[in-house]
Amino acid sequence: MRPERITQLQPGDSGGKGPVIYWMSRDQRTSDNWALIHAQNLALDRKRPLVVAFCLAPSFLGAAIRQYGFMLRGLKEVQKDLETRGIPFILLAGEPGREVPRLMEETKACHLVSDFDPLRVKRQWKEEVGREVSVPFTEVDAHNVVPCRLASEKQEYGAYTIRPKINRLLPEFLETFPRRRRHPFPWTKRVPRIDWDGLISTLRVDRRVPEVSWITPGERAAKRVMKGFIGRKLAGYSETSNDPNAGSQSDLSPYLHFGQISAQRVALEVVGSGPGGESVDDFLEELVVRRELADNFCFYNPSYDRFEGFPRWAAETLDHHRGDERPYIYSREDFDQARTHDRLWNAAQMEMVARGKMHGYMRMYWAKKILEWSPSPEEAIETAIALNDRYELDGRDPNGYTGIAWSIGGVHDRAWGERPIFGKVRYMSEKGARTKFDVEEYIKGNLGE
Ligand code: FAD
Ligand code: FO1
Repeated sequence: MRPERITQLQPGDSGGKGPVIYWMSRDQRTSDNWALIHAQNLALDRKRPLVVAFCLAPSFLGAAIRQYGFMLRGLKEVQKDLETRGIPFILLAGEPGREVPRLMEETKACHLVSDFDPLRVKRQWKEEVGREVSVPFTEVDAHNVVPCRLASEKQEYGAYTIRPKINRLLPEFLETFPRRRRHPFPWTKRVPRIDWDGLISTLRVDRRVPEVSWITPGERAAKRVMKGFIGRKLAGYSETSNDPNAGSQSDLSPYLHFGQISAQRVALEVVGSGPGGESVDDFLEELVVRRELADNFCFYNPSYDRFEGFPRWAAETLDHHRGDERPYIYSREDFDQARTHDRLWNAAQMEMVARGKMHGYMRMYWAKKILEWSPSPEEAIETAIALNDRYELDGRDPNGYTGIAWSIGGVHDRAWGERPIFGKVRYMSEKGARTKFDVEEYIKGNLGE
C-alpha cells in the first residue's frame, strides 16, 4: 500500500490494550478500502481486535430520507460482510465529536483510523475528535487513486497543473488491492444489535424527498452496475455520454459518493476490460481527473461553496455585470417547483426531483440558468447547492460544489466571450443543447408534455 495514502493526524502515545478502531465515514465498503486495509494491518501488527464504527449524524447538509435510506441500506450490507470476517461493526448515533471519543474511551482503543474527506463539516468532525483522543490518529485517503494531499501541492485552481500530475502519477497509484482477510484476533465484548429497518422508518429526517427505486444501494449492486456499464455502455461513452436521452452514463455516482464502490476498482476494471481507446480515456478523465480535481478544489479552497471561492477573473467579471438587466428572476420556490419559462430547464429539475439523478450535461445547463435568472451570483450558488443537495442521490459531494462553482464561477474553466450577466463566464443556451441532442424527447420524458 502506497505510504502517500496515509497521513498521521496526530502521533499520540501507544494507547490502551484495546482494539484498533476504523471510524468509517466516506468510504462505506469492505472491499477495495485502503482505510480498512491499513486499520487491519495495524491490528494484525499489534495482535489486537479490529472494530469498524460508523457515526450516524443527526443531519447532514440537507440530506433527506432519499439519501439516508440509500446509505443505511448500504451500511447494513457492510455490517454483514464484516461480521463474516470476524470484524464487528458498531453504529454510533449523534455528534461524531462526542460519540467517537466516547467509544475510544469505552473500548480502551489503541489506535484510531479514519478515511479522507475534504468537506468542511468532515474536517470539523476530525478536529473535534482529535482534541479528545490521545492515541495515534491516522487518516487514509481511500477515495482518490492519487492521494489528494499528494496531487495538489496547495493549488486550488490548478486544473492545468494537476491534470498532468494525476495522469503522470496514475500508473504508479493505480495499484491492485490485496485480498480481503478474516481477522484472527476476536472482539469479545458485546456488539449492540442494529435494527436497520426500524432505523430507516424512524429516522428524523425530511421525508418529503422519497427514496428512489430505480437503483439498488450497496456494494454488490454497485459492482453489478459497474460490470454492466463496462460490458454494455463504455464503448459508446465518447459519442453519447453528453446525450441525456442515450442513458449512456455509468450511474455510478451515488455509489461513489457513499463510497460503496472504489473509483480505483472501477478504473482498474475499465483499464483491464480491453484495448482502451477514446471512450476509455474520456471516461477515466471524468472518473479520475475531474473527480480528483473536485476533491482538490474543496480541500484547498475553504470557500468552495461560496462566491469568494471563484477565481479572480470570474469574480471581477460577475461583479462588473451585477447591474445588468435581468429579464427573468425566479425565487428558490420557483426553481424548486420547476416554474420557469424554460421547458428544458423545468425538465431537468423534474428529472432530479423525481429520479434523484440529473444527467451530467443538463447539470451544467441547469446551474448556468440559475445564474442567469437569479438576482445575484451569491443567491445563484446558494440556490443551486440547496436544490442539488436536497434532491441528488450523489449530492453533498465535492463533485457537486465544484461542478456548481465551475458552472457559475468559472472554476477550472477559462474566460469566454463577454455577455450580459455572465460576463466572461461560459454561457450555455437551449439552442446549443439542440445541436447536441433531441431536446423535445428529453422534455417529453421528464415533463410528460
Ligand atoms: P459518468 O459520466 O458515468 O461519470 C463517472 C464518474 O466520473 C462520476 O460518477 C463522477 O464521479 C465522475 N465525474 C463525471 N463527471 C464529473 C464532473 N463534471 N466533475 C467531477 N466528477 C465527475 N457529481 C456528483 O457526484 N455529485 C453532485 O452533486 C454533482 N453535482 C453537479 C452539479 C453541477 C452543476 C455539475 C456541472 C456537475 C455535478 N456533478 C456532480 C458532476 C457530474 O455531473 C456527475 O458526477 C455525473 O453526472 C454523475 O453521473 P454518472 O456517475 O452516471 O457519470
Ligand atoms: N457520513 C457520516 O460519517 N455520518 C453520517 O451520518 C453521514 C450522513 C450522510 C447523509 C447523506 C450524505 O450524502 C452523506 C452522508 N455522510 C455521512 C457523508 C458521506 O459519507 C460522504 O463522506 C460525504 O458526503 C462525501 O464527501
